[in-house]
Amino acid sequence: RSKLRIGLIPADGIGREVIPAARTAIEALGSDIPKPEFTNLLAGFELFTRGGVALPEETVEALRESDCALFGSVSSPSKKVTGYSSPIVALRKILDLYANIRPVVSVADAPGEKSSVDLIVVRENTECLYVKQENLEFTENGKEARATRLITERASHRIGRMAFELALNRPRKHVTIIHKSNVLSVTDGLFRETVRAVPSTANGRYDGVTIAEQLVDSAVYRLFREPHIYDVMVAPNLYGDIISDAAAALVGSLGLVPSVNAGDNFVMGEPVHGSAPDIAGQGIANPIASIRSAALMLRHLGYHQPADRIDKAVDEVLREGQLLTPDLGGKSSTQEVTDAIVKRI
Ligand code: NAD
Ligand code: K
Ligand code: MN
Repeated sequence: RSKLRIGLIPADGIGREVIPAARTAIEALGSDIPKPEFTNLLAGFELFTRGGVALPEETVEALRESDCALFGSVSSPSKKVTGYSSPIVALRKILDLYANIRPVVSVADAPGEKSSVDLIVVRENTECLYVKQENLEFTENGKEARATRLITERASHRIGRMAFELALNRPRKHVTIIHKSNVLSVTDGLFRETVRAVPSTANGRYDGVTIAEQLVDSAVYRLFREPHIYDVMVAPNLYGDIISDAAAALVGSLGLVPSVNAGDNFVMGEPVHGSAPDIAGQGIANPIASIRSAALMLRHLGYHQPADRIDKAVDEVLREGQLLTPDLGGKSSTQEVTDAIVKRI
């Protein structure tokens, strides 16, 4: 590669404040990576309210021409809005980004650190209840709403394989399958059995990886009491979404936790958090989740040393504890924290 084409989709709310921060962190790497070429792309709820389209075709086309992308966050409303559908949920499906990889790692001695955590949530990213096949009926007993929950062997197998692959490169090499098969024996049963069967299809490749499983409710309980028991947690879409926000509380803030949406041919970094309307526009959003998402994206593309440079700079700023955004108890702005990180890169 002579250049790295990066699509930037800040979308809504604090996405517009933290994605530019991630961009400056990438720029600070200089010649350690192929020359980055950024393209700003539109998507989001605000775009929808202005023109009736949340995910323009041009954005999808531009992403297909890019090497990778960074997505901010969308302000999806909690009430149904006719014609609107979340662009990030759509993009994950359109680009077949079937794995949402969310490392939750505490930085020792950093302010806000509640316990020592080093785990990865591997969330299936294309199905489960997020197929969004919902249906409302008016019956003699009142309204009845139904949703389809799709679990396929194909998607469960490939997310399982991703979890085992990630485990191979970690010291503990331990995979915990999260499910609720005691109640949902057909859907979660298929997920559990398929992931469990992954090693038997891999010619001994995963022989060194240990497997455990945990019902999703007690998994959250144990996550709060003894987070160190987890290494790689693999889960269907909805459980993975919830568990990763919960795990973020253990490391001090949602504003710290990055992710990548990964498929076999494309990777899109994205902070785990949403558009945070409660703090949007104030310049105080924590940029670290997005900056680390940029590092994770680069790592996924094989640029490990540049990714390390970003992560080390973030660790330093956290440990020093002088420049922190309010979510971590500090008084600094997005810009000040970004500048401090960029200086250390
Ligand atoms: P949220 O993640 O936006 O915010 C939850 C809490 O965490 C808020 O108090 C917020 O201020 C805080 N927070 C989040 N990120 C932060 C950061 N970087 N720095 C400092 N504080 C931060 O979740 P929510 O409030 O439930 O959702 C708000 C909107 O975001 C909703 O419209 C929702 O649909 C959307 N959302 C989008 C995505 C996505 O784009 N993938 C993900 C989650 C939520
Ligand atoms: K997000
Ligand atoms: Mn979420």
